[in-house]
Amino acid sequence: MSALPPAQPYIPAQRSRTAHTPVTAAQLRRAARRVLLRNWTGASTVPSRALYPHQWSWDSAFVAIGLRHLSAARAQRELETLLAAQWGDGRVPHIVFNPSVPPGAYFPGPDFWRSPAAGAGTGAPARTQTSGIVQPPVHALAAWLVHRADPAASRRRGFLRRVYPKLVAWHRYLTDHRDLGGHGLVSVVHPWEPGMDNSPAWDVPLSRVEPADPASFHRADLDHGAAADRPTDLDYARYVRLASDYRDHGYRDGDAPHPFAVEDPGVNALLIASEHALAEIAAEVAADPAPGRTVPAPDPDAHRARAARLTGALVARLWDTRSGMFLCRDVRAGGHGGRGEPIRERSVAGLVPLVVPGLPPEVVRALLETLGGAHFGLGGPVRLVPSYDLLGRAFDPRRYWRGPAWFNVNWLLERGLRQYGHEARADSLRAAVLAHAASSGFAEYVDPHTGAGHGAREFSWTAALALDLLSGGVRARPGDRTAVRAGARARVRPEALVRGAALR
Ligand code: 2M8
Repeated sequence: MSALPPAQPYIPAQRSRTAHTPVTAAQLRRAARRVLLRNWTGASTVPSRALYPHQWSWDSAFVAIGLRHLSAARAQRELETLLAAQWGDGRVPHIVFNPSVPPGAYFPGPDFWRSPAAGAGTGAPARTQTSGIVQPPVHALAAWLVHRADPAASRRRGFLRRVYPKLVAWHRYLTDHRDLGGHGLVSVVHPWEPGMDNSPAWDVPLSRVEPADPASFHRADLDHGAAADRPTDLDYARYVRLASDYRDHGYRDGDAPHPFAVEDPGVNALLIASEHALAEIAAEVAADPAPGRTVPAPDPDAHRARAARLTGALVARLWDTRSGMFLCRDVRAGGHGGRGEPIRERSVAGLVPLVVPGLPPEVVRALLETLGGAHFGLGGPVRLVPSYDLLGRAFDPRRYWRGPAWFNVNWLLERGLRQYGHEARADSLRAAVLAHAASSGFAEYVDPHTGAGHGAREFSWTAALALDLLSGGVRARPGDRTAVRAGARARVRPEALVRGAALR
C-alpha cells in the first residue's frame, strides 16, 4: 500500500471551508490532497463527510481518477472496494454502506434498502449493505486511467485481471436487464440513477409517480443542506416511492413495474466511453495473462463492436437536430409498450456524449455550437457549463442539478473537447474548473453566473478532478508511451493556468 497517512475515523463533520483559498497550482494540489486524505475511510472515499458519509458508485470512479496521482494502489483499492459489493446479476450498487456510520446519518439508509434480504434473488451480497439502484458506468474508464498511472505496479498486482470480468458483468447487466425501450439503449429507473437527481428533465416522467407518505420517512439531507438548494419534499416522496416499489419487487427488473424509465444520453455515453476503455483493458489483459491461464483471452474487438452498436443507437434514438444536442427519452410516455417520447428539456446530459469517440462530424459540430450558444453560454455569460438550460423554464442557479455547474460534468466535457481537437476551448474550461474549485473550497457545485459555491464543501470528486487536471490528466512515467503522449497533448502549464484564472 502507499505511504499515505492512514484513514480518518468516522467523524460526523460540520460544514467546513478551506481556511485559505489556494491560488497557485502547488497550493491547490496540496489542498486537494488534504481533502482526499480526510475523506478516505480506510477502504474508500466518502463524497462528503457530512452530507454523504458512505461510498457512492460514480463518485468513487471520479475519485479514483484523481487519487491515482497520489497513490495508484489507493486508487485501485477505491474501485475494488466498490466492485466487491457487486451483485450476482452484475449490477454495481449506487451506494455501499459503511457499517460504522450511525443509521440516521443518511436517508435512505440500509434499513430502507434491506439489500441482503430483498435482493437475495438477484444476488445482493449477504454481508454488505448496499442500495439496489445503480449510477452511471464510469468505472471501466476509471480503471483504465488508474492502470495507466502506474502500469508496472498495476501489472504486478494483477489489477486489471481482477477487475476486468467484474466490469464486463456490470456492462452486461445494463445492456441485458435495462434495455426497457427495446432499442439497444440503457434505461434508468430512478432519478438518482443518472446521478443528476433533480434535473428538470425528470419533471414529467416523475409526475406520474404516486408520492410516498411524507410521514413515512425523514429527510437526513435537510439536516446538512439548505432546503432552497435541495429537491422539494414532493419530489423526494416520489423518489422514495420508486425505490421502495423496486425493493418490494426484489429488485428484479423483469418483475418491477418501473413506472419511471428514461433513456439518458449521459448514462449511455458513459457506457460507450467505458466500453472503449474495456477494449483497452481486454488488450492489456490478453497481453499479460495470469500464470497458467486456461480461459480464452479477452477479445478487444468484441468491446469495440458493442461500443459501435451503442453509439449507433444513441444517435438514432436520442439525437435531436432541432436542439443541436441529445435529449432524454421518456420510455413510458404513452404507456407501457409504446414508442416513448423525447423529453424537450435541455439537460447537460445531452452534451455529455462529447466523450464518445467517433460521433458523426455534424453531431460534433452542433454539440460545440450548443455548448457556446445561448442555452449553455460557455465562453459567454458563464465559464463553467451549467447543468441545465440557462434560458429554461426551470433554471435555478442554486438548486440541485437544475442549473448549477458540477465539476464532474465539466471534467467530462473538457475531455470531450480535447478528444475532438478543440484544445484552446478545453484549456479555458480546464482553467475555469481549477479556478472555481479553488475559490469555492472544493464545493459540490457552483452558481454558473457568479461562481459562488453551494452544497457540500471539501467535496471529494471536485478535489480529485482538480488534481487530475493539474496533472494533465495522466502521470507520465518513463516507458509509458501512451501516458507521455497524452500528457504532451494536454499541454500542461498548471502554474500559469491557476494564477491567471483564479478568483475572477
Ligand atoms: C447526489 O445524490 C444523492 C443520491 O444518490 C443524494 O442526493 O442524496 C447526486 O449529486 C449524485 O450524483 C452523487 O453521486 C451523490 C453523492 O455525491 O449525491
